[in-house]
Amino acid sequence: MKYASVLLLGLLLWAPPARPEEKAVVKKIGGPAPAGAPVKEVQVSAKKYEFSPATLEVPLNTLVRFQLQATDKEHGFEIKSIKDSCVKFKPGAPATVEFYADKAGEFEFSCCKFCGMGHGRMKGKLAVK
Ligand SMILES: [Cu+2]
Repeated sequence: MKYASVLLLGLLLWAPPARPEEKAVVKKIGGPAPAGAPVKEVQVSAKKYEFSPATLEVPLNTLVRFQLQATDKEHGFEIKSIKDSCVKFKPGAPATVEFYADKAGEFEFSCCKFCGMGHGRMKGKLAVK
């Protein structure tokens, strides 16, 4: 009985060590990318009320790795046509979103974290060709 309570206390006190490389948010959205798919990294910065760049173009069948950075306050990024694709990020804490572009067309992305009066027009476009 005594042993059990020591064990229980140990479990309560134990916390996994924080590993700094796990702090960046990495989110995969859309379908899985096949092994060996070409990767295109794009840096996108966000501030009230715009993404920069706001228009992007990538070749079809590319794994797009968005490196998202906020410069003034917390913002979000989501691709409208992809369910649950929202990721939020704050200044100093960038986020990475991976999207395998296996359909040609235009994909609208927008801010998904309310950031002020102009939030609704904070949008951009990804063209997959
Ligand atoms: Cu916003």
